[in-house]
Amino acid sequence: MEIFKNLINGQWVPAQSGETFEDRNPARNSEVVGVFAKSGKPDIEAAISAARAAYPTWRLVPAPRRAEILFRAGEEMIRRKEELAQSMTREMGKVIKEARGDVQEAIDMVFFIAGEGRRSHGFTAPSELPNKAAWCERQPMGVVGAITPWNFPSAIPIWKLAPALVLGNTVIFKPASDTPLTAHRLVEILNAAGLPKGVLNLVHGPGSVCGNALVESDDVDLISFTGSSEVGRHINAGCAPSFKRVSLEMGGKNGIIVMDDADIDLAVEGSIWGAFGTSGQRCTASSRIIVHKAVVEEFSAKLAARAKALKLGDGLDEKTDVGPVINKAAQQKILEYIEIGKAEGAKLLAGGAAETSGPCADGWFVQPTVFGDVKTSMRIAQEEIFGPVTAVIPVGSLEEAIEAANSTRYGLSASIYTRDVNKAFHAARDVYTGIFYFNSATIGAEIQMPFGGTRETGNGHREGGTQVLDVFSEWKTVYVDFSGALQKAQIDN
Ligand code: UN1
Repeated sequence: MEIFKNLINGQWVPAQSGETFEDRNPARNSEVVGVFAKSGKPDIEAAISAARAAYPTWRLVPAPRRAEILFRAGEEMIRRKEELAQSMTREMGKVIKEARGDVQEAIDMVFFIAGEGRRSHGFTAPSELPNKAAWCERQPMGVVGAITPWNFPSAIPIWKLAPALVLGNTVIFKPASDTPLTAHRLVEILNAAGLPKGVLNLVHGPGSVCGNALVESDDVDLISFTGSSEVGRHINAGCAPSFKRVSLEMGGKNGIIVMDDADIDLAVEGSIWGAFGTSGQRCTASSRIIVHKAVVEEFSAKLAARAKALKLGDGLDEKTDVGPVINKAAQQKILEYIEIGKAEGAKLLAGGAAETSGPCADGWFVQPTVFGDVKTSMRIAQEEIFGPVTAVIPVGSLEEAIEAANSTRYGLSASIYTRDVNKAFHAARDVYTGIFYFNSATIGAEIQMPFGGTRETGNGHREGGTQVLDVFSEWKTVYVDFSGALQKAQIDN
C-alpha cells in the first residue's frame, strides 16, 4: 500500500523515523484508507526551517500573483470535487452530500480569499500636520502553524491556508490524524498550482508531538487552531510566554430556541439537521433545544419520531441520513455522556445506544439520541458531547429561554424559531454568541461572513469574511512627512 508522505520544502518525504500510522474508515473499521508518515519533532523542525527560508521571497511576491495560484487551485478543486468528497467520506464518515458541501465550502473560500489578492485594503487618513501623509496597510506575520480538526477536513484547512498564503505568510499545516488523506489531496492541489517550495509544508502526525513542536518553536509566528477547548487551552498557554499570536476556534454548546408561536414542523426539521448533521460532530451543532413549555410535548414527540426514523449507515450510500462518529474513542465518550444524562434524570426520548446491526456492524455508530426534561445545570446541557445527542430544555418564557441559551461557557452559535419579530430581535440582541440565526438551525455558516464565538469558544478572532485577514496579517501604519522640516505631532498645533 502507498505510504503518503509529508511535504517539506517542495519534496514529498517520509517521517525521519520511518514510522507510519493508519487512516481507517469509521464506517468500516476493517478498511484502511491510507498509511501516512508518523512525524516527530525533527520533521516539524525541518518544515519550520523550510517555511522560514521561503518567507523572505514569498512575502515580496505581489499579492495578485500569489492569488493566481489560489485561483488555479480552486479550479482544480472544482474538477476534483467528487473525488475529494468520496475520499473524505471514506476517512471520516460524513454523508456524501455533506462531504460535497465541505469541499464546496473550501472552493468558495479559495475564490473569495483569492479575490483579496487585489484588495486586502488598508486606508488613508488625513494627518493633523501640514505636508504629511498617513496610511495603513497589511503586512504578513511570517511563519504560520495551522492545526486543523477532522470534522471539516477540507473547509477548515482552507479557511486558514488560503488567507495565510494570499497575505504572504508561509505555512506548516498539521492536519488531524483522522483525516490525513483530504489534507494530502488539498496540499497536492495547492502545490501543483504553483506554490514555490517551502511556502506550504504538510506534516502528518500526533498533535501531542507535532502540534506542540509548532507551538514551542520560536520560528513560528502564529498558530491558528480549530479543535477542542481542552487542546486550545493548552496551545494558548504554550503561546503565551513568547507572545505568539494564537487564533483559537473551539467548542460549542449551541442552543435553538423554539417559542410557542413557532412553526413547529419547521423547528423540528431544523433541529434534526442541526443536531444530527455530521453526526452532531460540528462545533456549531444544535446540541440544546430550548423549547417553550406550551409546545414542548408536541415538539419533543415529533423530534423523537424523526430522530428514530433516521437511517444510519455508510455515508457513501446516498440513502444514509447519519454516518458514523469519527472513531472508537469518540463513540465511547458519546455513550458515556448518554449514561450521564440518564443518571442525571433526563428522559431518553430516542436513541441512547451504539448501533451495531446491518450496515453499522463494522463501524462506530451511535443512534441519534434525544433527551427530554433536561435542566440547564445538567452536564449533558453544559459539556460538548460532539456526537448525535441533543437535549430538550423546557422553559416558560422568552427571558428564560435567553437565559438558558446563555447558560454555558461557550458562545458560538444560537437560533430562534418564532413568528414574532419582536421576540426574534430580543433574542438576537441578548444571546451572547458569535453567530445567530432566525428560523433555522445553528449550523450552516457561509464563508463570506465572520465565523467564531464568544467566551470559551474562541479568543476573539474570526475566521471567514474579510475579518480573517486580521488573523493572518499585522497592520503597519506609515507616516510620510514631506514638509522638509521637523514637525511634532500633538505639539505643533
Ligand atoms: C465546525 O464545526 O467546526 O457553520 C465548522 C457550519 C459549517 C462550519 C462548521 N459551515 O456548520
